[in-house]
Amino acid sequence: MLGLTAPGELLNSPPFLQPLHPMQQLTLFNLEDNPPPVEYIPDFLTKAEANELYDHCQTLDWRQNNIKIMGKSIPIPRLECMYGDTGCSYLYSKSVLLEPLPWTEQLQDLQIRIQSTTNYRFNIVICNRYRDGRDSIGWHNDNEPSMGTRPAIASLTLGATRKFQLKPNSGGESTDFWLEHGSLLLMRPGCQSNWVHQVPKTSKPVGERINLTFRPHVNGTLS
Ligand SMILES: O=C(O)CCC(=O)C(=O)O
Repeated sequence: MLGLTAPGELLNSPPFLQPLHPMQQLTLFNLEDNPPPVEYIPDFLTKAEANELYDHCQTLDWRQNNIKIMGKSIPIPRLECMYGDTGCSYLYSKSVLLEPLPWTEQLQDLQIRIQSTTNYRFNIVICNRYRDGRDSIGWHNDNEPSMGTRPAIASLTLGATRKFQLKPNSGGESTDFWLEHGSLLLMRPGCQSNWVHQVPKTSKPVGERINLTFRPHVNGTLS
């Protein structure tokens, strides 16, 4: 069943031309206007499943990576690691190279479940750990060539709720989501080319958040 399409492409014709779930937390956003191509599933995992996965994620091989900006090496404000298919290395911002660690059983189970819900294929998962409100990621899109063209990305949240913002490349209002423990945000093809997103810093007291972004990779296996 799986494996007939290139990474990131639809496995079959889309089972849901309608959103999987209504986008429940839109703010500052006019649905008539220019909706972001995303779907938000607040209860993708049960609380118990999310708690168990959060505990598993504590055991992942977290690293403090650095990014090069104007010749200077700067610590990225979050911890990272990547798991996935062999040969699927991932370079972003022209300076951060992530090499895939072998899938853990729990992450692979989640990969299979997310693939069957979304009908997209994913070969890697980039794991991000936001230790507190000072950790963040600024406005960007994920358009690395290693993901192929028009990738879908599925983003699972564990732990603390943080604000996730999306806005069109061309400017305009942002759409704000509060990504909750156990939720899944699917960014459909086109989201990375036409929109930017961020998780801003916050001065409010906030606990640790773990984010798992499942992505296609052109070197990925097809099963
Ligand atoms: O943490 C998130 O929800 C988003 C992560 C993200 O945008 C990224 O890793 O490119």
